[in-house]
Amino acid sequence: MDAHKTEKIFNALESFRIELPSWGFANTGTRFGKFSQPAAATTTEEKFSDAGQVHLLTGVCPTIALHVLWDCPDGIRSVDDIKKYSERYGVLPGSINPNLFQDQEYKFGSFGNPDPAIRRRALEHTKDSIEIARRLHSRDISMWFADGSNYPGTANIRQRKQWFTEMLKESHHALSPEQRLLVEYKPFEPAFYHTDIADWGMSLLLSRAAGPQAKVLVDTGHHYAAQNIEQIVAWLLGENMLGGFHFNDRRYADDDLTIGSIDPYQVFRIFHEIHTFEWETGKKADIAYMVDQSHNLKGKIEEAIQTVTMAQERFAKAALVDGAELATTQKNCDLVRAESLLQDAFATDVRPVLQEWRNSKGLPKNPMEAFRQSGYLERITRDRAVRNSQNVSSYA
Ligand code: RM4
Ligand code: MN
Ligand code: MN
Repeated sequence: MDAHKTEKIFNALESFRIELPSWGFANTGTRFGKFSQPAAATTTEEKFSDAGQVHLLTGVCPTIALHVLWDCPDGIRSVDDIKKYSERYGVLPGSINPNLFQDQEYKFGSFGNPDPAIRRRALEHTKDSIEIARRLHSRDISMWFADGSNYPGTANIRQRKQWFTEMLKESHHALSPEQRLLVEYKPFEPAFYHTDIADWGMSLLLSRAAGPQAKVLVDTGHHYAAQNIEQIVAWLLGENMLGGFHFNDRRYADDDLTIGSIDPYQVFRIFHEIHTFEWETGKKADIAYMVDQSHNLKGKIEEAIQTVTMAQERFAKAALVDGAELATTQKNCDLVRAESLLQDAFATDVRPVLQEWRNSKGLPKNPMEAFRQSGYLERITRDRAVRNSQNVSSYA
């Protein structure tokens, strides 16, 4: 590979960080059953410890996303513990995820619930989550709502839109100037007739109504099968409304499979839109790259390392597309040449340069091998096996 390409890859890798979810380290399952792994994290502290291992070996996961209900059982009072874990394991708290879908009160919704007392309760929880984020110096509060309905005629869609607008505005009001509210959308599940925030357009309108610090969060698994996600990304970039990603891959619905495992070209195309935006505007897109995956069968830490590596490779490949050359071919409607620029970049084996980059940072060339040789997995398996065999009921 020529020096120019190597430099492009180095620059891309230098700027790329990706956040892992705490819930990716805990035992999870499907609605049919849960097969517990003896090494899965059973406490928030263990999640920090595992995330710390991934960061130690890859160098690009300095933060971990937290779910308030699962990771801050005492609400704001959990902050001191989280700070301790963060120091102990060398990873910072990342995005804070309020939980507005698991408590019994939310049976008929949170921000869209017809009962004003429940809407208020959901708002209070959101404000507490914003306060937790403030104390942890976390910038992003990521909002995902299960709200919706299962049968036609059972919910007033326009009225609920109004409630969502009001609640999000009030939430936005509680933000500090440096914080952001990320609004995630999802077409269906758990609601199967209508979902209150079902697509990026709804998310965009609600974010705009909420205030300038609200942005759209794109979870790659939250689209209908044929949707052109990179076009959504391009539009949101153009509107300065893309706040972040929840990366995962899927074959059918919200499968939460490893990024790039089913369609690696799609991740590349998403990154390509971002690189093109940055090349054209000369500024770095302010995007939180986050992972939202849960692995029921793969080893949690190995999978996280695989995810990070896969993301870095796609990001590096996309950086190889020459912006100027692409612009010329597009202007001349030179279709085959334009398309080849993407295909050639995608086909380039960037792994040797990725290894060189890791080497230059004092990181192991092969983080997966380094993990397997570290003895960490054996140690946590010994420490956690009994607890995991007793504790199979909770989600995360
Ligand atoms: C949703 C969505 C959210 C995640 C919840 C648990 O499908 O992706 O981001 O927090 O699941
Ligand atoms: Mn998500
Ligand atoms: Mn999801």
